[in-house]
Amino acid sequence: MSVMNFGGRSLDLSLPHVMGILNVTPDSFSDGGSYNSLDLALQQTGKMISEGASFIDVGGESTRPGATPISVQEEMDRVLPVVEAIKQRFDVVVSVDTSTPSVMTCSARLGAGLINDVRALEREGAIDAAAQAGLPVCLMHMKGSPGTMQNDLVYDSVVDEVAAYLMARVAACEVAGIHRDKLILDPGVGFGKSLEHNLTLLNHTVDFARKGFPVLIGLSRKTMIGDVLGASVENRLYGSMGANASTYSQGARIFRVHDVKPHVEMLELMYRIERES
Ligand code: 7PJ
Repeated sequence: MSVMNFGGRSLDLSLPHVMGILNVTPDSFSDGGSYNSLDLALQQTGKMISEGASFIDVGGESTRPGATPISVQEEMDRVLPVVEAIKQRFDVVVSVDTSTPSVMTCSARLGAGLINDVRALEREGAIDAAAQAGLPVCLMHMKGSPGTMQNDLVYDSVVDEVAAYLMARVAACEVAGIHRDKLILDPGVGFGKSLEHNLTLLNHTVDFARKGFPVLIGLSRKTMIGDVLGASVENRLYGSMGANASTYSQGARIFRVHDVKPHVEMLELMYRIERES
C-alpha cells in the first residue's frame, strides 16, 4: 500500500485523490481572484471539503504566463493567514503552491501538509527549507519561467526531457535529505509546452507513474482544454474531466482541480470499475 504522511494526516495513494485549488491571488489563472478575502477563501474551502477534496492547494503567486512577480512579503501576507485559518477550522491536508523558502517554512509551522512547487525546489534555499520542513513535496516540471515559458517551446522528446528533469530533481532532493518516499511527480501541463507537448505528456502519464512515485496532474480549465474544444475558461469542465480520467487510468492519483464534486464523482466510478475483477 502506498500510504504517504502529509504532516500528520495519512492518505492511501493507491486511491484517487482530488486537490481543490484555492487561489489567493488577485490575478489568478481562471477565477479572476474572486476568492481573495479570508472569508471567501474559507467558504470555498468548506465547499471543496464537503465535495470530497483530500487536499486544499493554497497559492498566492500567479504563475499565469506573463504574470508580474510578487514580493516574498506579499506572498507571505496572502498565503499564511489562509493556511492558518484552514488548519484551525478544517481537518484537511493543506498544500502550499509556492517556490518561496520562507513560505514553505512558515506554512509547515502552521500545519501545512504538502509543499507543491512548480519550480521543483530550484529557487535558492528552497530545497533546504523543504528538507527542514520534513513534508512531502510535489516536484513539477516547468521549462523556463512564467514570464517567458510559452516563448520557447522546443523539445527533442518532451516525455524524455520532462522525465529526465524530474529524476534529476529527485536526485537533488535525496542529496538534500528529502527521502524519495516523500516525493510526488507532476509533468507540469501548460508550463512551457505547446498543445501537442501537453497531449503527448498526458498520453504518457503511465511512463511517469511507472517510475514509482505518485503522479499529480494539474490540467483543470487550462489553455490546452480550451485549444482542443474552442472553449472559454468557464466551459472547460467536461474536457478537464475527460483528460483527468485518461490520466487516472494510466496511474495518476492526485488531481488538482477547480471543480471538486464532478471530479470526485468521476473518479469514484473509475475506481469502482477498475477494482472489480
Ligand atoms: C499546477 C500547479 C500544476 C502543480 C498551477 C493553473 C496554474 N501545481 N499550480 N501542477 N498549475 N503541481 O492552475 O492553471 O499543473 S497554477
